[in-house]
Amino acid sequence: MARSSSERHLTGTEPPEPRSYDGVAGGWGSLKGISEVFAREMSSPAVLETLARQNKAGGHMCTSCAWGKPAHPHVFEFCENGAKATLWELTRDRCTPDFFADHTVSELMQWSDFDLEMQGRLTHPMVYNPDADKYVECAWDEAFEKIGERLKTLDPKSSVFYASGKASLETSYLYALFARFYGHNNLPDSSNMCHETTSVALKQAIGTPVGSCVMEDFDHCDAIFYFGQNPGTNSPRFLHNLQDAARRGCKIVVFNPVREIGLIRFINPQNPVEMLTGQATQLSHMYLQVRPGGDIAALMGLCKRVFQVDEERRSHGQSGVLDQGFIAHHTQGFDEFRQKAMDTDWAEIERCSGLSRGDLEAAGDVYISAERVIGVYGMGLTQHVHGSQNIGMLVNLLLLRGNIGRQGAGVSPVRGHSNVQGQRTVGITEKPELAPLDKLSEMFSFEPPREKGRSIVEVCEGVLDGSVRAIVSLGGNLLRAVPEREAIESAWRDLDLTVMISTKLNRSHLVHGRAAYILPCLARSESDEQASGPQSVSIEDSFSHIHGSIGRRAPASEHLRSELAIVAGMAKATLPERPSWRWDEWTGDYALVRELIAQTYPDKFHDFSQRMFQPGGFYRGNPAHEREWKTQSGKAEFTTPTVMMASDIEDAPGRFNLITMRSNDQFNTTIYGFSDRLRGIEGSRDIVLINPSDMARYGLAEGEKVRLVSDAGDGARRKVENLTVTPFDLPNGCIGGYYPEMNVLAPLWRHDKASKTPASKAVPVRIEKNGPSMTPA
Ligand SMILES: Nc1nc2c(c(=O)[nH]1)N[C@H]1C(S)=C(S)[C@@H](COP(=O)(O)OP(=O)(O)OC[C@H]3O[C@@H](n4cnc5c(=O)[nH]c(N)nc54)[C@H](O)[C@@H]3O)O[C@H]1N2
Ligand SMILES: Nc1nc2c(c(=O)[nH]1)N[C@H]1C(S)=C(S)[C@@H](COP(=O)(O)OP(=O)(O)OC[C@H]3O[C@@H](n4cnc5c(=O)[nH]c(N)nc54)[C@H](O)[C@@H]3O)O[C@H]1N2
Ligand SMILES: [Mo]
Repeated sequence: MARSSSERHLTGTEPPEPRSYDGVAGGWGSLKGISEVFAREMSSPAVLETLARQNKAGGHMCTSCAWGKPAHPHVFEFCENGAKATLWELTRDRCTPDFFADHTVSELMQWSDFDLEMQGRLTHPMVYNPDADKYVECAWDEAFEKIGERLKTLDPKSSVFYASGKASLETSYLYALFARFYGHNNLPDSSNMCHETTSVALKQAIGTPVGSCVMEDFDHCDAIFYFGQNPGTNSPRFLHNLQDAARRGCKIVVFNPVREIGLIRFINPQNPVEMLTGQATQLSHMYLQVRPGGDIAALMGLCKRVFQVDEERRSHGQSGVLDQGFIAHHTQGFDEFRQKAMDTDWAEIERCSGLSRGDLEAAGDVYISAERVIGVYGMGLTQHVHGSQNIGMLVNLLLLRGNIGRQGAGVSPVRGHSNVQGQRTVGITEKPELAPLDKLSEMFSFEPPREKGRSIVEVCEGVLDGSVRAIVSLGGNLLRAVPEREAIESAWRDLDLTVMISTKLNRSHLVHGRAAYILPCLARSESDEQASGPQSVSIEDSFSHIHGSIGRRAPASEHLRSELAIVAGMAKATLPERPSWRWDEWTGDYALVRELIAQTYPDKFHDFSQRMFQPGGFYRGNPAHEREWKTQSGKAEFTTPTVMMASDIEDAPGRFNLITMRSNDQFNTTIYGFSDRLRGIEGSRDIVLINPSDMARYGLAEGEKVRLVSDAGDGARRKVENLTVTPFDLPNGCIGGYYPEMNVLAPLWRHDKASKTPASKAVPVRIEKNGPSMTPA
């Protein structure tokens, strides 16, 4: 039965109180969060200077999220989690060769992710010694030479160059060149587990693979429709824009199965009056706890309301609410979509979305009465089997009233890693059609590989079937981030070569190939001296603005090299010499690499080095922002959905949809601590969050230990043991657990149909006590 936003259906006698946080996002709690990490990392006061320069022209750009950096920054243009990310980088702890001498790899395999990263910054290049089962120190030149030798013996197409979305535009450009000179397009990045759904679905719908908004649009919108993104934890600087918008009277309508406090109330920690008086801003106007995977249906409900009101008004001789001119001139596929909306009945919408018709109509009325609307979304839409249809539906809603390509309106995916969008812009892509191969061929006199490369899901398939032989990883912790972890871990050990370019020790270093290297690199906040002097780098934010970044801190170790120098070092050792392949010169002066980027993409990157320190960054442009549609039809496309649920698994007694979540105390697989302050959960990550009425129905008690097992219908036994039952306000039939601990439960074959983004948000599972799976009482 559909639930209303104001109702709670709790059955049974005296159900346990769901855990919740009735405080605010921001406020003193966020300062406490920073100070705890600060104290633990024993950072020096000089670190505060580094933080004060964060996200400002002439400073370094935060390595946390990709949220925009305003031209007029706050005094401290960083948030709780951005500060934590920087403090984490600037820790005084060091993970030295002595540490590796004291511990075998098998022993470290028993350690938690938290304990591994707590060893501090990696200091020396290390190579795995199988006789001792230990990593031992090795010289840089020797590492490059040996890696080059191995790569030369392999078929290039059997190797993969992964990038986690942090490395700069300069490094990323060279990394992609290295792959293509060597002979493959196997250039997946973290985006393949994240916003690849966006890259595919937005490209198809509006002709550009990225959001259409710029930051200023948030100053002009009248409503924000907000789906499956958690700003309090994952992009806290966004809270400033949301607060300003709410105060202007902009209505924020949230769709999220979890009541995330960051979308409900906010105290700006940079505002002394708010801090002292505890005056919070109410952010959301409506908060609709949609079922996981229920957004296609919810969006259909909103669109139906728009059609209904339009007809009513016109039948009374008033003007309608559709933007007829825009639809006629700018879009394609409207009639078919409208017919689909007519044919879909409310009962199905209520069943699939878990929301009532009344609530959806009320939300639809907010949409209609707003002149300018932005649609915001994150992993709650992208990480589903039909994630692309989620995005297609959000675009449909916006197109109905011409809400794309004008001020204060548009579609705004909130990107993850700080340069994940930029890496794709400068050629890190497994899809050869997205890279300017002919141009590169001309610039560097080589024949580029034209075959499609591997996405992350295809990399995992290749690890499992043995066709992938080598993995080079530019940052990240791939093994911990992928689904189906157990099977992939054991196959991974059979790789011929693993090379991890990293700042801290993680699980992907421990589960290694036959030859394995850890290459430690500088962090973005650290100074990078090369032959021509101190270097700067650049990144692209969620709004397609490019920012220069200069690190000024002393490096964590004198043995570290920059990511760019490491990529160039490996490339030089692997590839033949060519006059136009100038690895040493490029390493000596990154401005030369920016010239190459500008030459490759002149319309986006002309005068790159001159413009990169412009306050607010320079805009590389976006055709959809100008209502220029680079789609097949040359118009913005309505998408007629083929399903109403974004998940492909039917409801069944005893089956739950598991959401894998991020806590407020982690950055992806990096666990900072065990406080999920914004959800009122402290002390443990080994928990399963469940609605009290489901607890009653299944006879579960708070604090009881259970195991989760896969219920994907493929017979595979995937399980996570010893999770503590924790009551939490969630829709019935939906449970929550933390990423990456729950990744064992996600089948590799469940991914977005169009983009292959793993379906991390509605993972089908059953709950087991020590006996068989449970069915409702
Ligand atoms: N501090 C910190 N910052 C980060 C990260 C981090 O781990 N820590 N990670 C970075 C990265 S790489 C990324 S991609 C982003 C991720 O940032 P987000 O996009 O916010 O990702 P998640 O936290 O995984 O999930 C977002 C929300 O989706 C909701 N949700 C789950 N299923 C559904 C559904 O079916 N429908 C709807 N409407 N909502 C749903 C969840 O309750 C959650 O609130 O953040 C980046 N920033
Ligand atoms: N179940 C589930 N799985 C998910 C998700 C989910 O929501 N649920 N989210 C997915 C998403 S959105 C993403 S983006 C992926 C994340 O996947 P990844 O990007 O691969 O993982 P991270 O945890 O961000 O990588 C952390 C490691 O990066 C290294 N590192 C940190 N800073 C630097 C640096 O500056 N340079 C270099 N070279 N290395 C550095 C450190 O060694 C650290 O251990 O996970 C995906 N997996
Ligand atoms: Mo991400």
